[in-house]
Amino acid sequence: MNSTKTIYSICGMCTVRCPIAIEVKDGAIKHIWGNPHLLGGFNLCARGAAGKAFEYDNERPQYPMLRVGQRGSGQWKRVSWQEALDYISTRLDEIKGQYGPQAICLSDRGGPNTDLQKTFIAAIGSPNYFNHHATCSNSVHNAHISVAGYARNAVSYDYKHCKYLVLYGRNMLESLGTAESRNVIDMIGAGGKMIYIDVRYNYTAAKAAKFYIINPATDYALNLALINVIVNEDLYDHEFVQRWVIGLDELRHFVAPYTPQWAQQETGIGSGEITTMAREAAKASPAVIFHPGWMTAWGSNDFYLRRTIYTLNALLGSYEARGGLVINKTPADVGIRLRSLATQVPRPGGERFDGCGTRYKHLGAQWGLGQLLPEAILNETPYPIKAYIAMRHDPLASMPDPEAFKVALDRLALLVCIDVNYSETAWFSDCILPECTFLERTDHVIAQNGLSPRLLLRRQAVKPRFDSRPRWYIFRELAKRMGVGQSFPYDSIEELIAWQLQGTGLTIEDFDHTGCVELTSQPLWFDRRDGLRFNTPSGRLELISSTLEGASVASFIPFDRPEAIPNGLFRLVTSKVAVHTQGRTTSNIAILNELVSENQLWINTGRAMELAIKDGDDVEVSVEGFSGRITARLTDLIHRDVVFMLHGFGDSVAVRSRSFNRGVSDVRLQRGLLRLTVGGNCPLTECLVAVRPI
Ligand SMILES: Nc1nc2c(c(=O)[nH]1)N[C@H]1C(S)=C(S)[C@@H](COP(=O)(O)OP(=O)(O)OC[C@H]3O[C@@H](n4cnc5c(=O)[nH]c(N)nc54)[C@H](O)[C@@H]3O)O[C@H]1N2
Ligand SMILES: Nc1nc2c(c(=O)[nH]1)N[C@H]1C(S)=C(S)[C@@H](COP(=O)(O)OP(=O)(O)OC[C@H]3O[C@@H](n4cnc5c(=O)[nH]c(N)nc54)[C@H](O)[C@@H]3O)O[C@H]1N2
Ligand code: SF4
Ligand SMILES: [Mo]
Repeated sequence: MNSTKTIYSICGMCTVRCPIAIEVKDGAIKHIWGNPHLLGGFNLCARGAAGKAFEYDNERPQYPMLRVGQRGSGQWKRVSWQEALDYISTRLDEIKGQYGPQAICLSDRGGPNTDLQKTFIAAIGSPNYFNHHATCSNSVHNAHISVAGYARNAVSYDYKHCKYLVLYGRNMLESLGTAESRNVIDMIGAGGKMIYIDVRYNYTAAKAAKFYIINPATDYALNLALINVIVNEDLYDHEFVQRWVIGLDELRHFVAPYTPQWAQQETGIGSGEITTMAREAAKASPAVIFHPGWMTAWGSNDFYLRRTIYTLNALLGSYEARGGLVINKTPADVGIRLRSLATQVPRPGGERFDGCGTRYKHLGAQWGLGQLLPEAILNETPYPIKAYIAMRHDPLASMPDPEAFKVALDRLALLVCIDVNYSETAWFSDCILPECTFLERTDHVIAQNGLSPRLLLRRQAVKPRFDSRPRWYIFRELAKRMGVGQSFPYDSIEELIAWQLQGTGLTIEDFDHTGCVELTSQPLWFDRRDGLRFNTPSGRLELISSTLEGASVASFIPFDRPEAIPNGLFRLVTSKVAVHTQGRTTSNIAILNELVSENQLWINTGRAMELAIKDGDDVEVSVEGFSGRITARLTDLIHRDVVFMLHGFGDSVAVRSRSFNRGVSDVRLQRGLLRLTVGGNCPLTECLVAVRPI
């Protein structure tokens, strides 16, 4: 029978979750398009379009596997799901009995599809859930909590109407989400001005009205000077600040010494330029966005940099302004309450392994501090950790210093990975559970919050090609075996969705026609005069944060000039490429691998010439204990102290034949950086490397 149908679903090639339309013919994927009913039906990015290639790739785990050799040796035996789930649940029960449930940790990739994982770990009694954010947004997230009381992603950005957008290394046109990138391009088309600040040139810089190469790790100095101009020249939004902001007098006092002339010395950006930037931003306000960044795990003072970015938005009144930062409206704002499994399970008490909320009172337990896991395992402090489940998270590819991480992971009694790829962590684990791909499974309903909240559903388009299972099955089965099956009260994903939607008046069929349920016909704005809600103790934007001060953490710190880089060394900086996702999600997919199969080392032309390195030469890039061979790419458009490479190369898993051993692993160069900074991030750019010709 010849049948073609279209299934509306959600892309899973990265975590942006674009709405898609999957054309299925005779049970096979013919093509994947952008969903024409949503967001103007824009095209997908290269990775989204490569979803089909990913589905039909065989170099991914095809059945549950148990390790039979040393960890990482690549010796496995195929087992049935029954055996794998019995094995894991028996080990977990033993560990729980001997050490207590807190000896079990689980991490995932964050976002709205985390309900099952959170439910499972809480149901077995462990407080130890964390996600990937130690190397993504922890400092931004915690900075926003300190200023506004909200998570980073509780606001979104009204780019389309923005008149002045300032990006600090937010490489928006390469580290992309399709709708966001398109909105920014539209904004520029409509006459909006984008200012881009980075330590090197990139595609985002190419589209900017102004691009500044800043001295590395000095963005905080720039912001102190911008604030200085805005308060001294009385450029701030008086009405907004008076109503919604506290701490202005202390701030004014604090920034007094930080003049544009001073900042010029620190940042390398001219004082006139800084003054102009402050004035232009104020003139455009409140349609202004100082973007707090996304993957901003740069350095030790990140937290304060991000706080000043939110401060600039507060001073210019851009919160809940057309063209500014908008507070996301959720389904609850229109009276729709999706039920969540995790909220039905009592939250386990007791200290977390990472000290969130106890040792680190100002750091929310919601995301956790993954970089502290190795130390906790090795020192058994605050208690022994014996099992770790990594679900859609690859710490050995995404956290610095995988060799140090491995030493700790090797002390575990059980390491399990639930993945769709042979990730670095999966390859080192005791058991790989292959999840159905995003095209082979239905997930629970998620909310897309924003000015117009909507509900979206990822739907199965094709039958699983291999012996894989969806997450709803995996966690329910483990829970049943461990005696907490009642926390997963369903026998199919359809039943779970019906349970989620109970009381909303909606059913799964409501997603059939367009793939989504729009919850409002008009954008929802809060009243800027009286209707804003900030979740801080004062209910306002706190420039002096009562939460921070209560935890003995300063609201502002003096700018500390970064230490001079020792002679001959460079600061290693990384970023994404438009055709790949993070560490290992897409690098082995044939058509994407053909486009970019390895990374190169960008180096300043002047510095390269001093080292007798020519464009295209192979060079050695090294730190103590690790070195790699890589092609040098000379450019004037990178700071003299910096070298740059794309993240996510140097795959060590041989069965991934296309990406294996291609390029150099940035994380392996980032030795010693599994450190905690005040904002909860790893200081990823505090990595000094040597470069020499070969
Ligand atoms: N194609 C693609 N798109 C993606 C992703 C992907 O993997 N692939 N991942 C998504 C995710 S999870 C995230 S978090 C976002 C991340 O998106 P971004 O927030 O843009 O983060 P990065 O891509 O890491 O880029 C960091 C930039 O900061 C610059 N930088 C480094 N040090 C400094 C400094 O001291 N000052 C300044 N001003 N700049 C500096 C670097 O040169 C680099 O250009 O991208 C998302 N989009
Ligand atoms: N040096 C350096 N380090 C970085 C970055 C950098 O730019 N430079 N970027 C950082 C950033 S911004 C982030 S967000 C983190 C990301 O770090 P991770 O979250 O670890 O990275 P991902 O590659 O997105 O995904 C993790 C795993 O999820 C798997 N996966 C993908 N889809 C599915 C699925 O449907 N189901 C299951 N079960 N698994 C799936 C992938 O195969 C992969 O192994 O890395 C960070 N680390
Ligand atoms: S940005 Fe690209 S890969 Fe990510 S969800 Fe959208 S289409 Fe898919
Ligand atoms: Mo990220």
